This record gives sequence, C-alpha cells and structure tokens, in this order.
Amino acid sequence: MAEKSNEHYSGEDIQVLEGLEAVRKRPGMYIGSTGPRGLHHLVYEVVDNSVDEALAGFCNKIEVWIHSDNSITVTDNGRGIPVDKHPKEKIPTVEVVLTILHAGGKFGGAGYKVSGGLHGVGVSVVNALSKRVEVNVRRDGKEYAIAFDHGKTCEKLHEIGKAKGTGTKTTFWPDEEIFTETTIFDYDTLANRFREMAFLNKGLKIILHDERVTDAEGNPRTEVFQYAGGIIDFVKYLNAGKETLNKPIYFEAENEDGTVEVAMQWTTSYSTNSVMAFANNIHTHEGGTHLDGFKQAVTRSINEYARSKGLLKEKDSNLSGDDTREGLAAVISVKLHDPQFEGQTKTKLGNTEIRPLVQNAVSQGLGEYLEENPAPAKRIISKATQALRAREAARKAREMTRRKNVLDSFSLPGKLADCSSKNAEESEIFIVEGDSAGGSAKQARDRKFQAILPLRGKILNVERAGLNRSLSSDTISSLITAIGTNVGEDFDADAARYHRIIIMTDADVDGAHIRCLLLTFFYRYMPELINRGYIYIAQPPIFGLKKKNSRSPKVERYIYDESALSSVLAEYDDPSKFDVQRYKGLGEMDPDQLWETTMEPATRTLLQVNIDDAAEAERVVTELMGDQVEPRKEFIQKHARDVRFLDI
Ligand code: 0RA
Repeated sequence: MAEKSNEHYSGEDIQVLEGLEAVRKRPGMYIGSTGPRGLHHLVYEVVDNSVDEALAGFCNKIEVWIHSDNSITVTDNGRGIPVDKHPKEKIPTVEVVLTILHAGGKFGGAGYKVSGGLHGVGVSVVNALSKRVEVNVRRDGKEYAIAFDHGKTCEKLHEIGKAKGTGTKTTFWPDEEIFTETTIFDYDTLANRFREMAFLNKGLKIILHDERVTDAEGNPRTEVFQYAGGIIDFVKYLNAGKETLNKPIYFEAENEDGTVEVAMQWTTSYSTNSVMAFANNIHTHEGGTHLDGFKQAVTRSINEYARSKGLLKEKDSNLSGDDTREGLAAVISVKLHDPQFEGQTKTKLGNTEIRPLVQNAVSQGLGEYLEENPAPAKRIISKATQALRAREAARKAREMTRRKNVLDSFSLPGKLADCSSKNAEESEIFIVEGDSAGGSAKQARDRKFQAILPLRGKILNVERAGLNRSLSSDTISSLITAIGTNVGEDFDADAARYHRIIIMTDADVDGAHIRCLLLTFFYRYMPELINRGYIYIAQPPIFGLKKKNSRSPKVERYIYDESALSSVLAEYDDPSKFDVQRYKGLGEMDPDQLWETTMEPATRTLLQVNIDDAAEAERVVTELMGDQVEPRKEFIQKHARDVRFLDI
C-alpha cells in the first residue's frame, strides 16, 4: 500500500509540473496575451484573491507596491491563505494554491467571486509566469514564508517568527522570458483598474504605491482608492466637468440568479458611449444580456413617460434607443454565480437569465424616478427629443445632398495625396498637421501604400460642437471622406480605405492639442476603428545628434524621448563634439529624415491606440475638451508627448 501511495504522489507531482508547464507553453490561453495587457493581468489575478477575501468580509485593506525592479507586492489583512496540510495533496494548502492549476477557484468562499473571463485563472498561473514568487502568511500568531522559482517550490513553507494579526503578502517577479515585450508595469493602467474595482465594490480600499516615483522626502507615489458612494461615485467621475441634467439615479435588485446595481445620470454631452456594463467586476466591453436589458428598459420607460405626459405627440415617432442615451452616463454592475463570458475578447455576458432581472429593475426604478422628479424628467425627455429632431434633420439633409454627397468616397478631398494601392489592408494614411509638414510627408512617402492628408486650420472640438456642426467643417468632412467609412448611422467600418490611420503631429503643445482633438473625434464617431486597432500615433524624434563642424547633414542619432537625452549623451565619451538639434516641428526635418525616422515601416515606431479603458478616455477627453480652459492647458503641458490616457 505504501508503494502505491508513493506512486500516487509522484504522479501528482508530475501533474503539477505539467500543469504549470502548460501555462508557460501557452500563456495566452490563460492571461490573454504576453504583451502589456497580459503582464498587468498578473497583478489583477493576485489582487482579485484579496478582493474576494474583502468581499467575504474578512479584510478591509489591500495594498499594492510597484517596486523599482519590476516586481509587485500585494498585501491584505484577511485571514491568510491556510498553511495546514492539504487533505488531498498532502502539502501545505498555500503551496497547493500556488502550484496546482485551477486550485485557486476552490478557495473563494461563498458569494459571487469577482473572477470571470480571463480573471480567476488562479494565482498558480502568476507563479508559472514569474521567475520568482514569495508568499508570506500571518496566521495563528505566526508568520510563515514560502518561495517559488519559475513555478517550482524552492523554499518549502517555514515559520519565520511571531506575528500580530492575520494576512497574506505576495511578491512576484514576472519572467522576462515569457513577457518578452516588456516587464514594466504602467502606473495608470493599474490605478485605473483599482479605481474601477473600488467604485464597483462600495467601501473597498485599495492603496497603490509606486516606488519608482518618489517625492522630496523619498516617499513613493501613493494613491488611495475607496468610494463610499460606489457606482454612484463612478457615474459622477465619468461626468466630471460636464453639465448634468439630473442627480445620479441609483437602484438595485436581487433574485436567485444574481444581483444588479445601476447608476445613471444624463448630461448635455452628445456622446452615447458612456454606458458601461460589468459582470462580477469584469468590464464587459462587448456588452451582453445585462446591457441589452438595460437599453430596452431605458428606451421603453422614457417613451412611456414622454407619451403619458404629452411630451411626445401622437403624430411623433418614438424616441430611439440612441436618442434616449444621448448624454447618458451609466454603470450597470451585475453579480451572478456562473457568468458565461462570450465574444471575441471574452467580454460579452451571455447569461440570458440576467436580462429580465436588469430590465425589470430599470423599468421600475426609472419609471418611479421620472414620476417622482418631474423637473429633471422634463429635461431628460427634452434632451432625447432634441436628439430625435437632430437625427431626423440629419437624415433629411443627407437624402437631399446624396447626389453631391461630400462624404461619398468618389469625391475624395483635393488635399489628399492618395496612395496607388486600393488594398485597404496594406494602405495607410498619415494625417499631418499643417501644409508644410504635409509637403515634406508627400515627398517622403512611398506613394504605393502611403497616403497623406494635410490638415489645414482649426479642427473643430467635436465634443462641444456635436456631429452636425462638425460635419459642416471642412477639416472633419475631408477626414471622413478620405477614410471612407462615413459616420453616424451610415458608418461602415468595413469601408475603411486604410487599415492604418496614423496621426502625425509636431512634438509640441499644439501638436498634442491637435492629436487630442483627433482622438476625440475618432473616439466619438468612429470608435470601431479604434477597437479594430486601425488608429496609430506616429513617433517623430525630438532630438537629433550631429557631429560638430561636420558639413555632412548626417544625423548620428535620433532621440524620441525627452527624458532619454541625458542618458544618450552620457553614452558618448565626449559629447561636446556633438550638436543637439531639437525638432520643434515635422517641417524641420527634410523628407529623407522624416521617412527614415517616422514613416518607414522597417524603422519607425507607431503607437497603436486602443480604448482599453473607455471610462478614462471619456473622462480625460471631456476634461481636456470641455468648457474649462485652465485644466486643459495644464493637462496638455504636463502630457505634451503623453497619450497614455487612451492606454496606448
Ligand atoms: C481560503 C480560506 C481561507 C483564506 C483564504 C482562502 C485566503 C486566500 C487569499 C489569497 C490572498 N489573500 C487571501 N486571504 C485569504 C481561510 C480559512 C480559515 O481561516 O478558516
């Protein structure tokens, strides 16, 4: 019998190694990708475990440290991962949790685990993809430690001393052999996720420290995320800086299938894409049954109320869903036992039972709100009827001008230097600031696949102007025509004439401003192009190093990053032999230089724009583009070359 049980152990051991080996072989299957997104996923995985402990009521403080050596520490004051011998695996439970694939799921306790989609794969996945992991547990008056090397236990669980209280501390060093692109954690990405978690779980406290950034006293940059108002605070945050039509409306409901919470508030904005749906704390970018239920209920409640009060006449057509959601910011958060995540990025909720739960909660809650609050109700209906009228007027205008439609692709704008290829997949368009840079770009380009559209004059602030006024602007209409997709109800992403739409602006404050305006435009009216990964930002150099007194125009070295100048100069023994030229505008480079540094596919760097965090994009765009001028100026000065708010 003893022999048999030995065999059994070694069998299990092999299984463990094979399990984590499978994760190392196909990391994408477990964390989505080995790019920056997958890297940050490791942190969420560890933090989610602590959040589960907090939601179960055993912990009220979670802290996260970004260390200077690209490692992360997460601590909580929960019960501590159990250290006793696991009845089945015969090793300490904490070791089971860290080394056996999917073991994590068994330890969530009752209630709705936050995990779902790619989350909840278990902390053993983090262990498999880290070169080192250290876990310390405080329990029963003692502190224990255990450590792992590439997923294998390298220091068995041992007691390291006495301890007060209970809790878990996990530190991991991501494996550069897996995360070949980067192992550098981005503060904003983590901060945005923790903020979202704190909004979605009222009262939850997450503290983020970044030891790479210190103040004069040497204290790390620190931010506390905790919101007593939960998703009501979330909606206020989304609407910061906007003129609102009502105080946030909130309702919640529960049945045996799960719980739903909704917060909503209308503003005077024209945007219709500030409705965010979450399932078990996962942002369901692709929507799903909870979002469908919400939309149906809002459309119906608003129409019913408007009819019953005579605000819509018999002859009037119904308000469309888009009409009722114009200017609306809403957060829908459902929690359910067995979430089904579908869709291309596994961010679409499939559970059909959740639709009626949301629909009933919203119909009833919104219906009551409108009845009881006639003044804001009137403003909301009036906003929607205006949207309806604008939509009808736009359609009429379109029908009338269909023949000489400015937005039809057979009348391409005169300023466009198109490429000769008609294959959108290989074609790219550079949107260039100003005619002179446009001239250089036209000379520099490879006309086979590169088109140039110089932008002249001011770009309208679409955030404030709304679609109809924007369309009458020359700049915006030539942009739309050149891209070929049209906008609004006629938008067709498949009609895009280029699969790389590259914003190329000067590396100065004006350039940053223009870039922001363009990004706002794409975000508002062609978000699908961002989702498809068609929108890019060119990276022209900001400095060029040239040998002193050299008659050759040859530039020895280009520098693309403001902060890299001093370290590059230090690489040279005697930098005094070099002249540093600062490129204030694209126009200062000759066409060859522009080609070599910024346009040639083989040598350039492009930043791909993706709306990973629509909430943040929406908010910053508003703060930047809204009515207040001061915050805009400040922001642009601070982030002149930084477009991170769109998570690039
Ligand atoms: C299951 C049982 C118990 C604690 C935990 C899980 C736990 C896991 C993690 C992961 C990170 N922090 C955590 N904190 C707690 C304890 C059961 C008991 O004490 O009776």
